[in-house]
Amino acid sequence: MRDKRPIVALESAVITHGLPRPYNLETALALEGEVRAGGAIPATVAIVGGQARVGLSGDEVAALANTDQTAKISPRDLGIAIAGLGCSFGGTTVAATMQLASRVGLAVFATGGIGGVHRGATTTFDISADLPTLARVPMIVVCSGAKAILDLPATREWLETAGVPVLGWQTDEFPAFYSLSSGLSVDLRVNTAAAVVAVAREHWGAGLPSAVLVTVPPPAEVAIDALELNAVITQALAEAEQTGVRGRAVTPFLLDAVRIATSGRSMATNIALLRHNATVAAAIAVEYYGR
Ligand code: PSU
Ligand code: MN
Repeated sequence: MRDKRPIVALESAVITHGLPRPYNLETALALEGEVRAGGAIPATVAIVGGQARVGLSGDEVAALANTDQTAKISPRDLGIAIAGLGCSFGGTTVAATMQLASRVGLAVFATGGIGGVHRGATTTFDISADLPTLARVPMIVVCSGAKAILDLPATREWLETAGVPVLGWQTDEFPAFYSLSSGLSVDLRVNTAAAVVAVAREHWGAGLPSAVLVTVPPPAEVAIDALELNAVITQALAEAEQTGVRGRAVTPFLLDAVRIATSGRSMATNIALLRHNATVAAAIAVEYYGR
């Protein structure tokens, strides 16, 4: 930061709760590698040894990936964890990662998919803390949209209400994480990192506090057909309801059910899009911080 070099923040709930071992560690290190290959510096964010950390050593990433007792850290858990009253190892969600990374001045962040409005949220009120955080933390967030396990039209509406511009990276459509298409539009198609940076600078220059969301479709060769996925998701949602899964357990439960039902194909898609998003974020960071 002192030398004004480009930095890309990375989340860690995907390491502790999003992917099974050993893929979690492999992927976390691969993401850091993609950011470096793109000419930027990776800063994986997590709770390590009871401290909030922005930027980890390889050993710390490995400790996080292999520790049995880890918490999924959302913004509401940050004070508890840093006070030493919670779990001493935690993977930070998109929301908690944005909070910590922005607090130390980082502006670019890469992840797989943001959380959003869950299906049935009109009765359960299950809306990810990622959404209100996107509404109030100024960062460029690179993702593949929100997962199809969510209510995507409602998530899209929520972002609009919150004043979060949704840009489509070389696409006109809001991607559905595993799938290329959701049937929903983006606010602007962008083809270059320069266009993303121009929008972000003027968004913040106009006094808006919110994030700028850059949505990147999954690489076409690993994308899963939306119709095929829908059957799997319907089944996963029914299982979640029968098992009485609630709160922070819902997203990891659904992701895992989809992974098992697709014989790991969804995981391969997840890893490929994470890597691609890290590359796109590095290009945006290089542009943002100047060469
Ligand atoms: N998307 C993934 N894998 C993940 C997550 C999202 O492909 O592990 C995590 C992110 O950290 C995101 C969180 O912030 O799930 C959302 O959880 P919740 O719905 O409980 O807010
Ligand atoms: Mn939730």
